Amino acid sequence: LTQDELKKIAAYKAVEFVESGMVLGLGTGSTAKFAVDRIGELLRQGKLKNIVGIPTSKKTQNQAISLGIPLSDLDSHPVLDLAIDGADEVDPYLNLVKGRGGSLLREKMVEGACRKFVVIVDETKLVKHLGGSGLAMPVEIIPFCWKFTANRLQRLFEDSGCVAKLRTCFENGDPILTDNSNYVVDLYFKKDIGDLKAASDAILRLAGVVEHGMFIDMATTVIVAGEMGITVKNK
Ligand code: DER
Repeated sequence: LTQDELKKIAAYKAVEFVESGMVLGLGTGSTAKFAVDRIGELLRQGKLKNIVGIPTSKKTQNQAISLGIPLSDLDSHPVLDLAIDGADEVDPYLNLVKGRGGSLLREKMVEGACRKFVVIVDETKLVKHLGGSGLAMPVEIIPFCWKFTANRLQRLFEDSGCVAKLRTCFENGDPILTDNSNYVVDLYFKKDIGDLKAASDAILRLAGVVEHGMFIDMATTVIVAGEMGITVKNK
């Protein structure tokens, strides 16, 4: 099975949790895309009714509009029934790294407002410890004096051999702008992050930081699609 087929299997499994009348958080990324497509398909077939979607990015908003999924926002629906979204890393305690697609702020706002947050991944996303895989742990920061903030972030974790890099557009090297007109600094760790709560608090204390991509204690269920089949992990 290809990685895409595994993502689709996990996504379709998660949509089985969706019931008519729900207010849903719609995730962002290649795995969540399959879930949003599936919700649109079931609505079209009349198998799902009265669904309201709250998108976690402009990209997902556009996808939902093209599928005819009725949309709303957190102002109108401060509590949601269920969110379905992907993740970049999942540790054994269901803590996540998200945001390599740059949507971490709106994802965290929407998914933090949900009664249930179902994460959908293929098995390559499973890690023993967050941050240890040498892949990016994203932090959304304001553009004002971004170098100052990036250096403070890097110094926070210098004993973990952390390197902070501004996320730039591949084509022209300009800083990537999030849906909220902010920048993203990616933190690369040589060792795993260790105490996630302490790392989260230290990052969020820095004025100029908006949010980071560690989703601690937020997922209620993680659906993993692997060569051996589907595993559903509950908190
Ligand atoms: O950027 C994000 O938060 C995405 O949800 C990411 O965590 C997963 O993206 P993928 O499904 O394309 O791997």
